[in-house]
Amino acid sequence: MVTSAHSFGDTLRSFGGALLVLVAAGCSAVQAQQSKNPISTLTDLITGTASPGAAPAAPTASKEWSGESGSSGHPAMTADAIRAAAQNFPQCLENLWPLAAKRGVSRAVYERHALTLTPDLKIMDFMDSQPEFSKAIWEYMDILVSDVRIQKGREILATHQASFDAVEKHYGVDRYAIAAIWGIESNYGTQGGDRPVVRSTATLACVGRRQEYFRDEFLTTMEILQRGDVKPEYLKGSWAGAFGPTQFMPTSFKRFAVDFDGDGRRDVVESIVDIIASTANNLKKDGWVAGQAWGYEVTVPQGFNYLLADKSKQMTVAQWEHLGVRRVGGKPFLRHADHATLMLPAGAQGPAFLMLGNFRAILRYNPAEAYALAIGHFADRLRGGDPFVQAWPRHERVLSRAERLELQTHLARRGYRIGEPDGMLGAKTRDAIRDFQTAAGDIPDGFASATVLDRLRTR
Ligand SMILES: [Ca+2]
Repeated sequence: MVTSAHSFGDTLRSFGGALLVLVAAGCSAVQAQQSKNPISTLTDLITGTASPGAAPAAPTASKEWSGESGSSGHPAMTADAIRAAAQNFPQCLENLWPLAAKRGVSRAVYERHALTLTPDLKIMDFMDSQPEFSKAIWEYMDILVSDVRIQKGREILATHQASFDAVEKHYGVDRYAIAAIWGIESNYGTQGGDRPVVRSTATLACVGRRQEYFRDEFLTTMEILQRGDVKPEYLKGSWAGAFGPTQFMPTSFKRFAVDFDGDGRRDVVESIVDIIASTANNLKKDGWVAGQAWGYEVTVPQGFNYLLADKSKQMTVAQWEHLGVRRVGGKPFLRHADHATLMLPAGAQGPAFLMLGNFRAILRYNPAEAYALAIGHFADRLRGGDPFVQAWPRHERVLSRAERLELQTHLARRGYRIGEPDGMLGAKTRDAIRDFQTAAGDIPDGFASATVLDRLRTR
């Protein structure tokens, strides 16, 4: 599994060939163990928990826990288990004190910031939420790469040009990619979430099914408070603890944040140049190579073997060109020896892309292919690039969760190996769809469309 800084979802990452499924609960379940940022506020935005353009501090949903058992079925997520853990919350935090002390946290800081907390049980609802409807990748791209967001990004690039100049010179990371992350993760810091990070991570460290993972996030938050890098009142973020305009999880902050303005604090909330430099440092450590593209929009020829559109099928740009893959608009490929994979995020009816090394660096920042595509494309647009040439198959209807389960059940009944039907369209489901399409004489793009479901129902 990919280790990432700012991931919001294995389910999103594995959309390849399927309509986009972005399930916050699924993300944290699968991803939280190894990723640095399992859930950013962006997840809530895409899943509909927050609406684009909404003010960050205006939650419309109830702030109280539903009191219901989580849908994951995990024993730590039953209503009784959550209540019992909440009862034990003060004791749990007292038990964590020695670990905090080992990290240099003073008793006074721990008493002030940790021992005064109550658990935020609403987070348990978010952790296990399974939205019935998801967005298609084109809806996701429409929201994230909008004209308004591009205009705002250009303003920010102009306003902070000196900071971007200095950071780009120092780290060799494309300023447009950083601005894209800034704009997409939090809509330029306006939708970063308003939950105190220490309360969220303490809750997750003591209640629910990911306590071990979040213990490190909580203890790292205490270290940040001890050192005073970010003022406590600014240490607010998503329900999982991602904070600041580029949504650092506490542990990714610890690893990547830098004090670029030299005031002694690594402040990824208030200091613009620290935000820009910390994000650049993160991308650089994740393998960003200066001066290279993330990828290209391409066309594939008639009769193309769509089984090659898979992230396991890496070839050089020259080899792809030999197979008839071309850049749109008649532009030449640069750097023919670079390794690339072919991606068709909406199947054979939608646009195709060749993905290069910097795309993989963005994936390490957040292991969701749709996210990485949005960042790469948004960066190009900020630079003055054009919209995609090929159209999305907007006539395709997004399958509901019930329909995704039905599709998987049909596939399983026909003997295709998809694992346990879970409503999430991962690599196994995509491969099973490809096999079914091959057997049916259709183009094997693995795309979970309503058409495929109809065929499975009737054949
Ligand atoms: Ca600083």
